[in-house]
Amino acid sequence: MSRLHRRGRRLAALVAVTLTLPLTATVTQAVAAPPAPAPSPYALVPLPVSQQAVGGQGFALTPRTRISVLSKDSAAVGVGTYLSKLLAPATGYDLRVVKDTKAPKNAVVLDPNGPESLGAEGYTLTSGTDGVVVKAHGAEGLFRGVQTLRQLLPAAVESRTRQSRSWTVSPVQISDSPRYEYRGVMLDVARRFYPVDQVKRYIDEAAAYKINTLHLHLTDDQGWRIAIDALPDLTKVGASTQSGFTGGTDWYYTAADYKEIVSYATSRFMTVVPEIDGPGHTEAALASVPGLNCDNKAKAPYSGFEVGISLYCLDDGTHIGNTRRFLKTVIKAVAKLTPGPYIHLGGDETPQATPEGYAAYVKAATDATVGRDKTVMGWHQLGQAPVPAGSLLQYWGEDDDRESIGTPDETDSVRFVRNGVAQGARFVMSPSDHAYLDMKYDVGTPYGLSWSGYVPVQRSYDWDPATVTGKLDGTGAIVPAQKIAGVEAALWADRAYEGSNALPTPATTWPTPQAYADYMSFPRLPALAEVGWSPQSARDWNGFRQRLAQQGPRWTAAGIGYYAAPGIPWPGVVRTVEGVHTIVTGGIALENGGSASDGSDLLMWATNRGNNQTWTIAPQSDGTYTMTNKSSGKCAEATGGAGATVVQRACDGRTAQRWRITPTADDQSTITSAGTGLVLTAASTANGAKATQQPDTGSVLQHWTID
Ligand code: TNX
Repeated sequence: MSRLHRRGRRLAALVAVTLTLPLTATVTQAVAAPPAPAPSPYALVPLPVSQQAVGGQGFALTPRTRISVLSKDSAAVGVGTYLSKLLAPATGYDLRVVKDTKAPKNAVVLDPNGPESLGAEGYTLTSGTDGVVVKAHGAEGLFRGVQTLRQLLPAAVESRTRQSRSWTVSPVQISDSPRYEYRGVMLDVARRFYPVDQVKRYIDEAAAYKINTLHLHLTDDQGWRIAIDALPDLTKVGASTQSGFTGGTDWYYTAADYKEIVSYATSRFMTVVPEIDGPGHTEAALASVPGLNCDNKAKAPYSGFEVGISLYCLDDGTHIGNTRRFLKTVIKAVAKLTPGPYIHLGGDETPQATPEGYAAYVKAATDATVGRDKTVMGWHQLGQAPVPAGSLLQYWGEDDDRESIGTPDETDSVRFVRNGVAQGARFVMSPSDHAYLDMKYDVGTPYGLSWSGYVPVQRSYDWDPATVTGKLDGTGAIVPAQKIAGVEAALWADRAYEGSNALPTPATTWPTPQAYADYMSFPRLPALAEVGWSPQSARDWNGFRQRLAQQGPRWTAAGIGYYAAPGIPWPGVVRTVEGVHTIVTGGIALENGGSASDGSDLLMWATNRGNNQTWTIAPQSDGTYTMTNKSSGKCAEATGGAGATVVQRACDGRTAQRWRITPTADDQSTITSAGTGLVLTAASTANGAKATQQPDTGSVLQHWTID
């Protein structure tokens, strides 16, 4: 279902997980138990495939430490220079980069001669008292390993100013490689123009989490952002607007700017994917090239906030010919500037297109792309028309689509994806309800949209690309596992201003594109980076949020304006129980179900931090707490026995309304009724599940995050 035809709020949006009650009986074994998996000693994101603690203090960098590259290969030496420059501002050291034939002691050794089995991006990293060795099969793997090395140094290393302190690399042995080959991030530079410097900064922010692809959404209704020599009006006219802005003269990348971005990305082992969207999202082109319109008259440049407003004229042979020639010219120019393999042809949201018109666009655009020896990429809608085998389609469906799988009413998205699979396409997963960075985190997020629901950090983390095109219970994926190339986070910019639930006014505050990007991407981009890199079996939210918390000081040191999202134990942020909170387990929140009446059951719903989900927790003289709902003004109350529901009722101070809140080892809390002695337990993580009372079993559905 397209967001253009969206019904109201989704109900059964979350996967139902039945309550499991772990048995904790001790079993004495005659044979030695297998060794427990090594704990994760350091807070690394993304989580490496394996890491083992090593004894000793670790390796202390000094101004005389050398960066020793065991190769003459310029790309490998380039990684050494990159590392030296990365460490310079905070340490004040100017570490020498030396080409060596064998590994010296007391050095950071970069060895690109590792076995082929490491793959292009795999690496091993060993650090101990004598030094650090990063080994890979080529420069790219060294670069990924260097990002890990960075996180083994104190957070202050990210500072851009000199910090006087010691610099020790934690001792560890790591062996690592990615789950998926494509790990991308998309910037919508069309709705909001990002100057070259801000794109570069974002490249660095993403590269730190091993993102290897930068998708630039270069064209949309609100702007055309790449200069095409043969069609100067595209930028003279088509780049004069942004969402909410008119009158620009330089809101586009010249060929030189674009080359600069590509070469910066290349130096960070990142591939640039340019997107030329069509046949919809084309108002800027229609404003610049009259012959693309059916009446051959140029449209006015557009600076508004609607979607689905535009379409190339594909009604007759003459106009189809105009579109073909136009795309050939544009794609030739863009392909020439782009060393990467892909050209993204858009294809999304074209409600007015006839099937024939749409197919004519796809034919024209794919012919032009294949003609330049590039691989076709496009939004999953492109799959409805013939596309070359091996095309890469980007899935942006959501739970509504998954719910329809196998029913007589499969959504268009499901049908288009199936059609793409049948044509031999591969897929990149950008499910909007997990991977869209422009969705608000919660009701309090100043920027962005929420048409695909809120996307709190846990939702950006807790999904699996292998099952996200399957039914809600995880079965029946319509994209086979071997056709999944990877994951992409998409940062749209339709509403990149404060108070984005309404249209902007002259008084509206617009953050810089960088500030908007930082806030919406951190911490969700690192979460999605881990989805793309780390083995699914090793990932769990509770472990992740502990590791993620340790990244916060790195972002602070680097000047990244992140959102210190609740539910993550950020160092230095003390959260008291007393006060106003949401109460969350398994990504869903305790709420009053929208009811104001006495005796109504408390329920679980996807976290949105609205008043229904907001609780005032107030200490009582006996060490217990009352929990009062902001929307109803009533207190949480427990009566009855095991399995009974928890209700709300007018606050009266009785024991039934008093709760003991006890911290757990995993940095959450149990909430125990002072009346029944039973603990607050979510019946499941499905929307609408009841809040019940149960004996304390240690179940995750009894461990609450009090945000
Ligand atoms: C849908 S999803 C779009 C974009 C918007 C975005 C906003 C897709 C391929 N198209 O045009 O910017 O929603 O969330």
